[in-house]
Amino acid sequence: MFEKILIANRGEIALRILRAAKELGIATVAVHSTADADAMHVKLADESVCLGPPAARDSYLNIPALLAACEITGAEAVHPGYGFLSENARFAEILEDHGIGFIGPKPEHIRIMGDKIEAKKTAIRLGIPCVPGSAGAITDDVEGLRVGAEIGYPVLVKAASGGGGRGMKVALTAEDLPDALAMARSEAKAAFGDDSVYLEKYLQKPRHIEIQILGDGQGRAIHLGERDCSLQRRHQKVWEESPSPAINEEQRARIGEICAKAMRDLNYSGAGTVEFLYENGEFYFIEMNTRIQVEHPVTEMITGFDLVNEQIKIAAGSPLSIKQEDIVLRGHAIECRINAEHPTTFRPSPGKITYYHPPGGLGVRVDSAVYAGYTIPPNYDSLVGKLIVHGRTRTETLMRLRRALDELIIDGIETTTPLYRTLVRNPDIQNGDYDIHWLEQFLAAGGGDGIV
Ligand code: MV4
Repeated sequence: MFEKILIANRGEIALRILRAAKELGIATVAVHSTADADAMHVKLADESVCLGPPAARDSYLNIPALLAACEITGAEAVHPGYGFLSENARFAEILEDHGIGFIGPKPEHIRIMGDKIEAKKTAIRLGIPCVPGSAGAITDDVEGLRVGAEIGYPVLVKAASGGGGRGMKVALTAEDLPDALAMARSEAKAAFGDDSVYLEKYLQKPRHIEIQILGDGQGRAIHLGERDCSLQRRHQKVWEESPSPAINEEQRARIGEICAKAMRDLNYSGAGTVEFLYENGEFYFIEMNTRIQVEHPVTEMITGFDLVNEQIKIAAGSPLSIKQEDIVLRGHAIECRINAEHPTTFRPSPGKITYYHPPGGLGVRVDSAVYAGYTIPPNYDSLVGKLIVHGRTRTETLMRLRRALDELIIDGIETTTPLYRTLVRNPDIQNGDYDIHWLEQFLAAGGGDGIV
């Protein structure tokens, strides 16, 4: 096992990793920007290194500074958390070249999944069901029109390097396709420096359901059930839950085993998430994330396994000790992402937290790095914490979530807490009756004003 690891991240996930490391008896090195000198992850780590100025490219994305921090402190491995360098195959490779472990998958697998066209080709080869679409990149309008006629309209043009919904355009008919291709291309070129695009059948009212997997790179892989992340705003997840209110045990076992087998065939190492759209009883692969995700606690609450602990052990070379039959889903869990944003306009609201009271009690977990007196800097994303609630049934979980949200106090800044107080009382949410468009439609109709 490692004796010391470096955590190349900040905020709640840096604390989350620190906690897992401490429980494994591993010493921790925090890194931070000058804007984060007072951050909780710096206070709780055994050692800390300042990487540079606030801008992420000068600090949390600064590979030479991170290598120097490993060298100075003697850290044997780096946990990248999510965001920042977590899905940078080159970073994983550079660490390897310097004899430093990367707590994540092999560079080869990060690279494949980072290219959505390669990811989809790989998924098809591994027997994962995919959205009908082009076999590869679409290089001209004629080819696009041929594929469009084959799969039927509406179709969706997607960027190969896509993410966050950028470079995505719907074409309702063949007449719309040339413009959609051109717009997706130019958006993708501007956002990612890569204008390759591909085509898929556009699914109109799907849910977003993702499967958590763990592989050890030694031929073993398991799945830990699904998370329903359909409630999103501008491609940012807002509310995640497991089990999904939409699928049954049989469907879960089937799609879960397809993913686990695929990961065994890939010889995948580490934690990963296979993302699907789900519509009319069918799963359609869209992408795979090769990192620990923000919403991983939902899975931890219903399985009882510590995913970050497993990531670290796998990176240290341990064979996966959890067997598929050890994964027993117990009860229900829901996560609300609490952002430092205005609850209806979603304008960022950094600043000083003057008073903080997190909720507690049975089945309530708060993953956050904030404290009373802490000033949230304006330089990074607006996640201030996650409220995760577990109960024996979905109904009990909703009641517990309502109670926990009513206890939560964060003064001095605006947060999205009032939105959740509204959502938890909404009949559609209570019935589990929502798809990927529900939240934006609800907000557009003037819902979510926080008045309950
Ligand atoms: C789709 C889709 C409908 N049909 N693919 C959005 C971001 C990217 N990760 C995948 N996305 C979508 N892909 C097909 N063939 C609709 C979306 C989509 C979406 C997906 C998940 C959660 C929220 C979403 C919001 C809008 C569009």
